[in-house]
Amino acid sequence: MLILKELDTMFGWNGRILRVNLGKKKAVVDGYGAELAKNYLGGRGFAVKILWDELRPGIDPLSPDNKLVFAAGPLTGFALPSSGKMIVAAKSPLTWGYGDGNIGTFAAVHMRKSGYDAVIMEGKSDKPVILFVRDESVEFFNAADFWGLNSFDTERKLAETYGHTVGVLCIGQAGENLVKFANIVSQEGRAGGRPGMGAVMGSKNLKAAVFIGSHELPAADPKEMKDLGAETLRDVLTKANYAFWKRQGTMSTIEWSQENSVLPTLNYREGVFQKADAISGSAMEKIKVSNRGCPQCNMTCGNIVKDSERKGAEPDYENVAMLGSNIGMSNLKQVAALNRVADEYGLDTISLGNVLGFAMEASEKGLIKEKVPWGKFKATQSLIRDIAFRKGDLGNMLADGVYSASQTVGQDSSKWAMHVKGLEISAYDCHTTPGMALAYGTCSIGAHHKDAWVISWEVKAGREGYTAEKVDKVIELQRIRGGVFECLTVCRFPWVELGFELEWYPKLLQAATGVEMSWQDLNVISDRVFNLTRAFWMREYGNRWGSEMDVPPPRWFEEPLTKGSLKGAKLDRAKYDKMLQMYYEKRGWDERGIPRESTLANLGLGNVAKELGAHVSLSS
Ligand code: PTT
Ligand code: SF4
Repeated sequence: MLILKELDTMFGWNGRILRVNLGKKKAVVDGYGAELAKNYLGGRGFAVKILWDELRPGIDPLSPDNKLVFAAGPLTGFALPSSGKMIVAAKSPLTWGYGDGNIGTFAAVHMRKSGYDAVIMEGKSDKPVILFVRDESVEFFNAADFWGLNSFDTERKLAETYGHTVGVLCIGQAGENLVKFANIVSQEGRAGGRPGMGAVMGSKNLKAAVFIGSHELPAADPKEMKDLGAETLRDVLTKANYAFWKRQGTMSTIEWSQENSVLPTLNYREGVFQKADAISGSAMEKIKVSNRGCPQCNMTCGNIVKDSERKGAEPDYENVAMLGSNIGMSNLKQVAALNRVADEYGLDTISLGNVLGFAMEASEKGLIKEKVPWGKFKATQSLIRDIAFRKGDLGNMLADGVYSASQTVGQDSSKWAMHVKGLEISAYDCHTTPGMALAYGTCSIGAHHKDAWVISWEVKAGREGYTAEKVDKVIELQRIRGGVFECLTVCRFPWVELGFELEWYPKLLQAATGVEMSWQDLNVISDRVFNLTRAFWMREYGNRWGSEMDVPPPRWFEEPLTKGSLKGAKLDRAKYDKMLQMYYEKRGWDERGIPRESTLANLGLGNVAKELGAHVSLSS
């Protein structure tokens, strides 16, 4: 039964969070007020605030004590460019820090249209369960017939039961088996929550959450919202790169990365791949069947191809680089098949390509007993299955992520275990790009490109320097991308890829919420969210935290590139450390990278400073 608590009338935001206790099979609605909305905006902001306030430090991320948060922003679901996304967040079982991901899904739209801006999943169901939310009604269904199915079959079966228009977030077998980089899947090709959000869902015995909502979203100025929405959607269609984007989507980045020596190759040893042409965007166009994408998007970038097993797969840049060049695979149809298999099991492709590359290198060096050849389709597919099911010593070891695997393998393997803070690095090699290395080093969930994809700017601006300008650019991007886009939860691609103007967002926000915010105001929210996320990590790690946590792996500093036009290049550790200190200074953090008391206080996080002070010594 649903119990309504206080409600607060707002526009844009629904003002309601659904709190679900999976153990007791009960749900309540928490109303929230303008303070949370205006200070944290939504999405990542809400998620980190909830996790900071409600999680006891030190809990096991795979225990019932962890909470899984689905959170959207105040623009999510309105008819405007690419607004069908949401955040999935929890304490990460991979990193033991803050973890989240951004997923495009009808579940985001339906959650909002059911009247909720976020859902908090608490406890653990005694048996596999499906959560079904239809407006004010919340039901729990036995998932015995679903447990063991892959994510595609799960969603198809759910559609047969609940209809084809529902929005679904579900896990495959990897989430069930608590693989620490299992993610959450939707619509057979959207996947989010790299740092093990699928494992957290599995640990709660939650196979799927199904949403169907029918309420109209509350806009402050409905006419303005409609007009602006139509105008911005039209604007996207006029952009010069629109047609090319629809043809290739993110896949064009393979050629760009190869040209610029940043395409991860053979476990990030190199930045060029001899057979890059075979896995490029142009190669993809030859096997492309159709386009697909997230809801509320008129620049759909999912490219459906027929893979080597004659099934439909949806390759993206990251997936193809990590399951292609990084593991020596050059047959695009086979790479697409590995991509599809990862989606079916619900395994993050970036971490997967990373642990596979690690295993191949360890095997080549004779550090593990198993033979894991580079670039062999069948052997790789079989190892992926072992990882998803935690089968055998190797599958089970890799299922815990690359950092943990390197601790088991020992020798010098931690030097080429490619992660920061336990999260495997995404698909940009940084032998030649110190700015991007800093972006990985300081990203709020571990080594992900999402907060600051500074590399495209850096390659143009000059990659050699470890400059203040680069530090400023990383911070600027962390504010826009990791902050505002992750709090609004709208897709950043209209801006990044087509040049859709950032000035639209405050206008859309005002029409939706009635609240006037400049980009300067939005940046303050970003900084608040970023610092609270940092505090979350510090509270978990306490005095074990040090600036080493923000440094990429030794491979990029010690082993120069041996191929391509930038042969011989590597990062300089002393210069990186200096740049990192410059970054800390500009962020208002001390020399260990811990936010100063005054920095937290200036962002309205005085209480956070007080609590954090009990776990780690704070500078004033
Ligand atoms: C994202 C990360 C990325 S980033 C990719 S491809 W990319 C990988 N995609 C995976 C996949 O596919 N299947 C799978 N099993 N694992 C995967 N792991 C990888 O996850 C994604 C797009 C992309 S495609 C990107 S860059 C942009 N990311 C956005 C973001 O983070 N925020 C935002 N406001 N807008 C964004 N727009 C773009 O969305 P994570 P999606 Mg993703 C099949 O999940 O955890 O955030 O990691 O969600 O709906 O698939 O859209 O070249
Ligand atoms: Fe989804 Fe691509 Fe559209 Fe972004 S541009 S909303 S990732 S389909």
